[in-house]
Amino acid sequence: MKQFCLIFFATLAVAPYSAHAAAKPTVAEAQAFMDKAEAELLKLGITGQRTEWVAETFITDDTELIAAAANERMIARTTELVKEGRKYEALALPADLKRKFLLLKLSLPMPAPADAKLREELTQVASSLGATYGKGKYCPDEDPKHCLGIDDLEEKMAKERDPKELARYWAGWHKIAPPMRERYARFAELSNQGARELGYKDTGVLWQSGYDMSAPRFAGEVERLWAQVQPLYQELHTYVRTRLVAKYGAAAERKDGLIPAQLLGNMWAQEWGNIYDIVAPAKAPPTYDLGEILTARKADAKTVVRFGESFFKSLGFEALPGTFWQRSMFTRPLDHDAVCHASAWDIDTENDVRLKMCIHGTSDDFVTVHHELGHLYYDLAYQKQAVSFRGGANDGFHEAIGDAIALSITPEYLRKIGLIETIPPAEADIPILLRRALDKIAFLPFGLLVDKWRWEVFSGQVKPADYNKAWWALREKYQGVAPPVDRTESDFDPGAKYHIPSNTAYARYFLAAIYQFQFYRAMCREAGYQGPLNRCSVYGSEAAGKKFKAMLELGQSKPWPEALKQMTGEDKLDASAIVEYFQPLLVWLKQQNQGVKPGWTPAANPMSAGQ
Ligand code: X8Z
Ligand code: ZN
Repeated sequence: MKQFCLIFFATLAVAPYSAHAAAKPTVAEAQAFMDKAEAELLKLGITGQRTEWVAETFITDDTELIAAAANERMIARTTELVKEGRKYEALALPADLKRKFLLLKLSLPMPAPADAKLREELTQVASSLGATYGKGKYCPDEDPKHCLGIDDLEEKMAKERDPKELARYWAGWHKIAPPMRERYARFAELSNQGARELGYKDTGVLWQSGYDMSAPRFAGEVERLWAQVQPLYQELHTYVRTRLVAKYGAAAERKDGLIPAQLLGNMWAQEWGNIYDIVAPAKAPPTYDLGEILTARKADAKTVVRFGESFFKSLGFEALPGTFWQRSMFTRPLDHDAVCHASAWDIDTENDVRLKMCIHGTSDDFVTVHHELGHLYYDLAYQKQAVSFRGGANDGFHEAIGDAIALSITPEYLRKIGLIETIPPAEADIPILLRRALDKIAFLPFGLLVDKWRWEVFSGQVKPADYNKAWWALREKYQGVAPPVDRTESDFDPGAKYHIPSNTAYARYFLAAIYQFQFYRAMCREAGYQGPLNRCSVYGSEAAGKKFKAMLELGQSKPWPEALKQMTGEDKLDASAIVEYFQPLLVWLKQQNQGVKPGWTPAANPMSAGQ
């Protein structure tokens, strides 16, 4: 590219007209360039995926560096191609080809500087952050056999009910992060340089540009959606806080109305379903606990995955390929470190799809398996698209597929597959909805704030010296939670959440929390379901499956509003489906909260940190 620019300007100066005309590239050249780029990047991508797979399922100093080098090659070549491709930008290209150039430009979640030394440094820093997280453990005593990985700790956070113990697990895990702080600052600096070289203000703006609209408009869309769902969160927060105070007394009661983050059943207080027992309505009929059922049945990891697969099959999807079962990692390896955070892998953009997860058989795992299989069925559905279009309509779509399916895990479905014997009575609707809301509604502010923090970091609005303060300001403002123990700038709490060290954008999950209800509502309609949305299960509906699959097969060949429209008839992100789903619960929550002064509201807690 550099060479091209020099020649271009030099010839312009000497003989502007003829030289310019001769240098002007053609549409056919643009097509040929893209064909070659796709083939080359596919090859590099497959090697990259295999390398990364080994690095994450077998963390050593060597695999960390080998993965960094493969990533470095991939980024270097993509960057060159983006720059070379600029000469075709002004051409009137066919829509498909134009989209491919756009997607190429947006394809790097971690843009890197053209300077080889800096690029190498960045990929090594990034790889080391991922490995530090993957190796992270809390060791309560000297005996290494007692050390707890995040998969163990997540179970503890879900089940432990002693606030002091919970605070210990919380603080113990968060100790993995301070060593990442300096490396993270360097990572942000170098990645921003890469983004600027690609023509974006910073890495956050590059991320915000991946939604078929301008970056500021996207940020505005996120605010619009939050305003739609915030009243639901407010009611849930008030209700849950009241019940926690009733259970824990002073340990749960803060003057500022914030909820101590360790009491919500999850390391990041991002989903609260695990404390359902504490907040269950007083006279609720007994429902069921999926985790307990799976344990009683001695369901091993593969069995849990089979449940997910058979749901997809009931919609008309194929069985997962044999290699999936041979090559996936379903449990934590006994003798070496691995990244336990669940992920779905599309190794070759054909049939080599894999799951990497440390399954313990909890009810969270049951849902996560559906989530991950959603990624894999999406991957498999778009494999016939051109290489550039083998991706989700946007990353929020990708995250929403399996969750949309998991919304169909209703009592009726569980009875059909023999996991429960009797369907709870109609009075159980509110308790079941509450259990769902604890996960789905509680997640919304967290889904929003993780990238709000990163956008602020990348833009320079938040400096490294204020990383932790800014993080807690957002957690307080949006989630209304407080850390269990004092925090200072020697902590780096964002680093204790997988997606920060692994550099996985997070706004996608916020979008997915909205989209999944849109997808689900459309599938229920297609299945011919009539009745309250929360009772619908599309299990066994080939009609719903067909409609879903048609959208999945589009991959990212069309702007996402077109894909959404094809399936749902809607072309906008729209929280009306999630609001409709939880409407009966909202009415109930408002009754419960009557006369209770909410201890906390977002507006009453501006960006100030601390108590
Ligand atoms: O990271 C994930 C998936 C893999 S894409 C397990 N999720 C987010 C999280 O765990 O923070 C799913 C829900 C949100
Ligand atoms: Zn996911």
